Amino acid sequence: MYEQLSHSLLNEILNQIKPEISKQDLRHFYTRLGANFYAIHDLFNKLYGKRADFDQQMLKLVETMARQYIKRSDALKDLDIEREKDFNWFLSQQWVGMALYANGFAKDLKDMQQRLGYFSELGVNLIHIMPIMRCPDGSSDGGYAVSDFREIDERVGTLDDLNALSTSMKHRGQLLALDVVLNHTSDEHEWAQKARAGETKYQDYYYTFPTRNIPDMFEENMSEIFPETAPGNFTWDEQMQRWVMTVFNQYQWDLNYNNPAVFIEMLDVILFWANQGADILRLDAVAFLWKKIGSNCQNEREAHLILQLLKDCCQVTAPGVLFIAEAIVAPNEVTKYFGEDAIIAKECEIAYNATFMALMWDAVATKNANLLTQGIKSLPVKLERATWLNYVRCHDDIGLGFDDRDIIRAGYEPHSHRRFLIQYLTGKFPESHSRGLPFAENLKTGDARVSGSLASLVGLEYALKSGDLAAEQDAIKLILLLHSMILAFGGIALLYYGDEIGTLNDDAYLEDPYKMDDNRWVHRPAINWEKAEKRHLQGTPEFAIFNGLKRMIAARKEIDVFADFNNRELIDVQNPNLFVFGRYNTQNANDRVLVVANFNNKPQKLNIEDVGSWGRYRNGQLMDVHTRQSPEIYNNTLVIPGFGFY
Ligand code: OTU
Repeated sequence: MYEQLSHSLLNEILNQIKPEISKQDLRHFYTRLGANFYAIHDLFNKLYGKRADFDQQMLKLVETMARQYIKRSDALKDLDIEREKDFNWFLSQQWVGMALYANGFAKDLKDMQQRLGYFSELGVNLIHIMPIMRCPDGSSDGGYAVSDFREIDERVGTLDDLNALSTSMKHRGQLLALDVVLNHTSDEHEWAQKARAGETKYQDYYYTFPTRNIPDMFEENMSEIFPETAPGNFTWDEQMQRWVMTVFNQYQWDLNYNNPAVFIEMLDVILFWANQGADILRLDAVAFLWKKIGSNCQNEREAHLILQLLKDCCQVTAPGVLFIAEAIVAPNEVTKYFGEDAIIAKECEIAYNATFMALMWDAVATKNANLLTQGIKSLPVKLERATWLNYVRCHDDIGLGFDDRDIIRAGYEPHSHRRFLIQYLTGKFPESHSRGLPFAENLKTGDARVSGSLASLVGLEYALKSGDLAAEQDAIKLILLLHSMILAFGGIALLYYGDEIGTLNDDAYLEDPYKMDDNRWVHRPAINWEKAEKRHLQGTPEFAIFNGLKRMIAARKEIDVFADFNNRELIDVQNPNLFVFGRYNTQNANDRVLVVANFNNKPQKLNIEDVGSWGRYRNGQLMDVHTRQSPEIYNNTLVIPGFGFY
């Protein structure tokens, strides 16, 4: 019934669509719209059905999809069709990514084009460029405060530069991932400016209120993201004479998705960047998209409906484009961003695996895999046609976002354990060589997170400054161990630029008045290309790390079981220092790889019996797929060197 209704509605809308749109060749568009219209209409109705202007807004939505389809290049349309046929293409183990700032890794987008060979050398074939849209000259939260969604910031280049870059990348078989900041705009954005000037139409693009009453009601259940620099979730705007919701920094105004105009504008932005040749779009802060009084304004059901609707609409116009959910939320909430009730992913195909990341840092600090094993055991199984983005470090701080119940199951007391972790990672714990910085300490709740580069966090900074050679070796081993985990776990591995050459914390941000208050800049370096040259110089940490990674990446690409088809089995073993799992071929049970990681600095043993049939090997020989050598076996136990892995 409803389906029929929605089809006659579709015909009605298509009849109304402006003549210049309906003149075009839209055959594929119509097919896809037909297939998705029921879902799109249903979702749009759930979100905005009560509004008097619903039909007009629905028409605008379809027009937006059609206009962007017309603008989509033939080459991209061909790619869409190719990917529709090979719809599991991104689950392959072939994809290894790196996240970077265009003006940190290189000088700008143009200069990046000269350096694409570096990625090929390492084996990286997916490049996530951090926000490049126009943003304020002063503080801009690293580009996450956007003042124009359709222009590139002059400091990194132009749309033409991006175009040239993405063309070169396509020739090299490299994927391009770009950021779209959906949750907020900069207060310098045209909409914010118009809201300030008193235009009610644009005040309705944000959450603005004349008095403290509603903000106070919201505040009762909301937490603070940047408690030190941006306490509270509302900011008084003098010119507008209204409070505006600013969950992140005071200059980042939260967009109001209760307003369908906002949804349509942001869909148009997504499709615009899809048409610039982005293969993947990273959707920032998606957990925050819907605000409701009485809730903590994260992970609301409507936030999921918005993402489903964005996905369905993108499926009509640019079906080859994937979404990454950046939802740094509780483990049982994260998997919902793949799409909840659907058999195939209906929200974002990819999600940051922040749980795994945080758990690995727990293993580094405790030098055992107790909580890591427990936390992964509790990680819900994700949908098919959905995959993790596994990472060790990124441009943000490390939040200890694991579940208290898992901490207890691992034998610790949550509060004191978290405090220990912060102390360890910031080098305040007696034996720690870690050189992280405390970030976003909240005196009210006692929470804290940690900034710092990978190399500084694992002790390389300490080792180099003190000339401690053993510590230097340990730090290098840890860097390789952590990367072996993100390469083997299942999902796209995302390296963070600079980590491949052991880049240390960089204090330069302290000289910049717009960055000095935000110590995440300590790990957002400008690459020192002389240092990078040392990757060719045997005996240097740069050589050991870069070439170690290169070899691991190559090994991953050769072995099919590292593709992500929910084909991982966690293996409980007696030795708590070890994190052990198996990867298998869902079609052929003999085709499998056992992964063993030792988070302790001392050699550890693994009883072969412990791993059951995973310990049985053909030809009487176990072989380490990474080094191509037989591992050490003694009295039916496998010996794993300190911070080693097979
Ligand atoms: C994202 O991060 C970005 O990655 C940050 O660099 C930005 O500052 C922020 O959004 C605002 O645009 O929203 O869902 O604990 O992890 O900063 C997660 C909260 C986010 C952080 C938050 C994060």
